Amino acid sequence: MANILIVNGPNLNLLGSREPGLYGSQTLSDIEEKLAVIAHARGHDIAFFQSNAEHEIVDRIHLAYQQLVAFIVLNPAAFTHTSIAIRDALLATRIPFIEVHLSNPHAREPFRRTSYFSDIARGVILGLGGLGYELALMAAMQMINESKPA
Ligand code: CA2
Repeated sequence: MANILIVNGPNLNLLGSREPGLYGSQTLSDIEEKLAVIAHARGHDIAFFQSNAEHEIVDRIHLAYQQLVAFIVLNPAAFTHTSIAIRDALLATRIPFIEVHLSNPHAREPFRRTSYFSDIARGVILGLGGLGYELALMAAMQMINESKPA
């Protein structure tokens, strides 16, 4: 059993209510419920965190380190393109993570092509909507299992 944390950045609390053409019609709760079913079926604990505030995400990553969280699935949202602070929290705690985006930032405005996370992520999933979180969770669980001593 491992602790897995799902972190979502600013405005993702609005999922399902606005811009469904870009971000899909599922709410964040819909996505989280599916992830909980997948993680629990494989005997893992899963926690969810969403914040519109950069420092709260930094603090949650610090707490995850104290809680021995084994893996983070992270959609930093707009902080993807700006946040050295969240990047530094991930580097400091060395918690492995997968970066997920609902949309494909490379198919949007040029400023979305820069990520402060992709080069330090174990993997990156773009443009698959809510399915991206499920695939990231599956990959995280496999990596957790593979890193266990035999
Ligand atoms: O595609 C993604 O997942 C993004 O991380 C979403 C961010 C955007 O800044 C990134 O470039 C790519 C924006 C999240 C906004 O979330 C909303 C959800 C519903 C309605 C309006 C905004």
